Amino acid sequence: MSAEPAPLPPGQFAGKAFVRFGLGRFRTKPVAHDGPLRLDLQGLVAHPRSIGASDLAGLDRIEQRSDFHCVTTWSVRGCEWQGVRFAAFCAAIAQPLPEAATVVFHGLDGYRCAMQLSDLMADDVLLADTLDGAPLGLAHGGPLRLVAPAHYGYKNVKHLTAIEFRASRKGYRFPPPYPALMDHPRARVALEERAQFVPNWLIRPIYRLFVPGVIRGR
Ligand SMILES: Nc1nc2c(c(=O)[nH]1)N[C@H]1C(S)=C(S)[C@@H](COP(=O)(O)O)O[C@H]1N2
Ligand SMILES: [Mo]
Repeated sequence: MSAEPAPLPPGQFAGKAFVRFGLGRFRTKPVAHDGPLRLDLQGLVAHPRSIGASDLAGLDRIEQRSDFHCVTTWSVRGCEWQGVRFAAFCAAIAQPLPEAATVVFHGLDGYRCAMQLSDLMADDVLLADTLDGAPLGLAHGGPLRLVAPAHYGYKNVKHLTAIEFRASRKGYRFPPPYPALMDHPRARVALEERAQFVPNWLIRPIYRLFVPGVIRGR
């Protein structure tokens, strides 16, 4: 008899497919994702600069199996990611200054999202370049994406092009035209921090309208 999978976090259902997903205007945006990696380190870091894949090559490679939870209520279990730990990347490469507390991840498609630096120090937070044994392609965030399984999908920025360290969220804006209330500062899945100011009983059914049929299984 096979063991039952662990229950999903509150308000989530098991999606029938793992497809390219994104916020409105970013969902279908074509991006040049398969060129060599160029990642700009910006803001409160010891040496702001642009790095490439060879700079990451010296870090330990991690293989991780984790579930993925989109704020619109679908989840995917058992994604197999490979990449480097964000904490190791900070210590060896980014070297944020002591006053850095917020990190803004920027994607090639113009999407961006901020996280709290302390949340990014968790062991399961990766900069990933491989999913289920294959290099990340257009669907899942090539050439490099953030994987932070304890936080909703919208914090897991794809197609990374810059990582910016800031003292706080002051001066940061979730990409227009989307309202800041959609971007909870921490967005922890276990605590159902989906959005700011809006109760989950209201936001769950609204977000469910945006789940594609292929994920619903219809
Ligand atoms: N660059 C970028 N990253 C992004 C998004 C996006 O639109 N652009 N969408 C976010 C959302 S809402 C989710 S649920 C996941 C979807 O990841 P997937 O495309 O691998 O399914 O990516 C997140 N990261
Ligand atoms: Mo999402």
